[in-house]
Amino acid sequence: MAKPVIWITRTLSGATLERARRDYDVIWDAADRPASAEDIVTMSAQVDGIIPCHSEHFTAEVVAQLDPRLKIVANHSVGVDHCDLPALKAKGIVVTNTPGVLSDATAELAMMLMLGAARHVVAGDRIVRSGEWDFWSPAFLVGKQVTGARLGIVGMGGVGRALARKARGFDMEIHYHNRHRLSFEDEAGAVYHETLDDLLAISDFLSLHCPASPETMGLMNADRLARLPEGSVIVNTARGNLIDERALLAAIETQHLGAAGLDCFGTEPGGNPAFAMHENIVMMPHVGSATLRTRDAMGFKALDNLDAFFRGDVPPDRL
Ligand code: 8YV
Repeated sequence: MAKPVIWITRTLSGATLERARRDYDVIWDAADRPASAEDIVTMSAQVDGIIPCHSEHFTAEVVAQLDPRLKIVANHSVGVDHCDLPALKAKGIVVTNTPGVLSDATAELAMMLMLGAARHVVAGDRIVRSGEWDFWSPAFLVGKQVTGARLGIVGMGGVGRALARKARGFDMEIHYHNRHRLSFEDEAGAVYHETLDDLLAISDFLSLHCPASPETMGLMNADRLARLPEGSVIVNTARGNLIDERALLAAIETQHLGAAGLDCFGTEPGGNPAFAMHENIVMMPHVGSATLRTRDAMGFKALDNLDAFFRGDVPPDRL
């Protein structure tokens, strides 16, 4: 029997590409550019399944033009805000994602951004690297201590809980806000706040781990940023549009916020050039899940979902 034809839009890990080629007829372009709406529509007539990343946008307009040949979109991501799920569902296209496997890698990056923002990593690195380090004083690059501080986590899914586990190693006091209170076991001593405002009021550090949706767009606006304690640090490894970037900039400029650590931006790729003026904003180019082990696990999970679908089973991560 002929193998199903799948299109892999971006450069996935070597092990993923190898396994995909073993089991499928794979279309993959080493140029590794994000696929345009036109590419997606054209390719949908040539393939049975697609493994896209969050860089490929399945808007309602794109979905309306998809060829009936395309049966499954097996995302290589946990976030699916790039997919219009109701439109795909209405068209009978199965959609899956990759939950769980990227929680530790993303939480590691959140921890790194939190520590880096708290301890002036951008300025420190610049001063040493440039040869400008000609001065030292006990008053030099004094930061904010993470140990013992209160960490507010917004969204206690896989990544939020992984961050809580790591932060406990730094003796942080864990607080969270989530759609539902976790079980006693999952809470593991974390303090639940029924409202976001309550959480903000006590968060020396705040880390965002909720999905991007129309409800969470601009979640951290000027009003909510103002509720954070003076000198607090905000970290975002989830999605850029959770934060109103103008409001964030204003809060940094007035020094209400002590620092920020950002892996996600309203505009990607690209980021926000206005942030570059501030060395207390630590930035990374959306690489939360970018470790080799996690890339393999994400690719394998996307393939597990495809395998189940083409076997006639319900894919484990069907949305
Ligand atoms: C990836 C992500 O960078 O999973 C997500 O939602 O944002 C990231 O892990 C990306 O989508 C990889 O395809």
